[in-house]
Amino acid sequence: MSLIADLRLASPIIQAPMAGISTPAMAAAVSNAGALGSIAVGATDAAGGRAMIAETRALTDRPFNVNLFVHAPPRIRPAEEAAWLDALVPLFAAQGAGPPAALDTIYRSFADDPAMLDLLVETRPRVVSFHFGLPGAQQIAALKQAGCLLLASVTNLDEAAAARTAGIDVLVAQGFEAGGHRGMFDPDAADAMLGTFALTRLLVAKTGLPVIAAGGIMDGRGVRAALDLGAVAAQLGTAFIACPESSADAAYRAALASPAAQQTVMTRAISGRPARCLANRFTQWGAENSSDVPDYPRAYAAGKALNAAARTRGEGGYGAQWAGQGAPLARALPAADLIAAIVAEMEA
Ligand code: FMN
Repeated sequence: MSLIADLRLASPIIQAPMAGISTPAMAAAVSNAGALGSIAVGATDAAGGRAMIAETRALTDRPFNVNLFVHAPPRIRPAEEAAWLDALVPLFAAQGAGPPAALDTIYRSFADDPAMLDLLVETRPRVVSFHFGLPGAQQIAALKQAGCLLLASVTNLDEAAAARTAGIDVLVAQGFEAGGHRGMFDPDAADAMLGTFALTRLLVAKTGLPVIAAGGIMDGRGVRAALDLGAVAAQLGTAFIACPESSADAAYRAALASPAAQQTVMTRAISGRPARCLANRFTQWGAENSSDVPDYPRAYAAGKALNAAARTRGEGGYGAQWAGQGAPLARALPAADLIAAIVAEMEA
């Protein structure tokens, strides 16, 4: 299948969906520049998704990707959650605040969101992608019927096989280098921590599906290397965080532009799922205190509250500052200029 030709892309570059960071303006700028922009609706509901799709469509008539979280329902474990909130008390106290009284399931999984499915079937985005798992057969059939090309993040061959069986059209090979949440379907499963290089080759050689490489790719040489490995395109997230179109706050941008960008860590403490983050005060605490983290996204309710409390005091070190291992290569360019720079590097 020719992903690039089908989507009429001038460049085999995908701006990764990044909930809370990517924006309709970013996605539209990328799509208008001949690559594929993405919006992430995993952290909002159908009404929020409708607004984001409309905003993107107002800015581009090119294809773009709409991304969903398909996590398993979280366990609600009152005793463990209370212990977790207790453990966070000193961190909140240092910010002059207290933890929330209880945790909450702040994001609904697409697996259990008929209103979001209705929205997608009605608005028919050209590309729909899944993170954290796969929706059910009926949802997949409905989206295919609506003409959507379906992508899914996978981190190993077993997840790829499940995606293939489910009817996914294109695999996103998310290597361990990647910024943000690991797309692994079961966060408690043993993780082989496959890097982008090995994972891309494995999926290209063994699945027969088109593969998009993701993780640690920051420039044209990285994209070229991904294509050499047999990928049909490269998906870049961290490369776009410093763009003016991103929603990253000043502390996040400053950390990304500083030597702090050289240190990223996989942490579960912020959200309840493994995610690669710039090393900061929260990840440091998490490294010593993450024995029994509540399930995603319930732990994230506390993580977000802590960051909000810290930010009122000008302390940015408790944010979910997701970033991949290539973070020091991030460039603060408008998204269209970044695409142009990457394309020039590919052709150099
Ligand atoms: N992937 C998703 O499928 N959905 C998301 O909402 C999402 N949010 C992310 C937020 C940030 C800030 C980052 C850096 C990544 C996120 N990802 C998300 C992961 C990306 O899809 C992709 O796997 C990753 O950015 C690739 O690695 P890189 O950051 O080194 O380029």
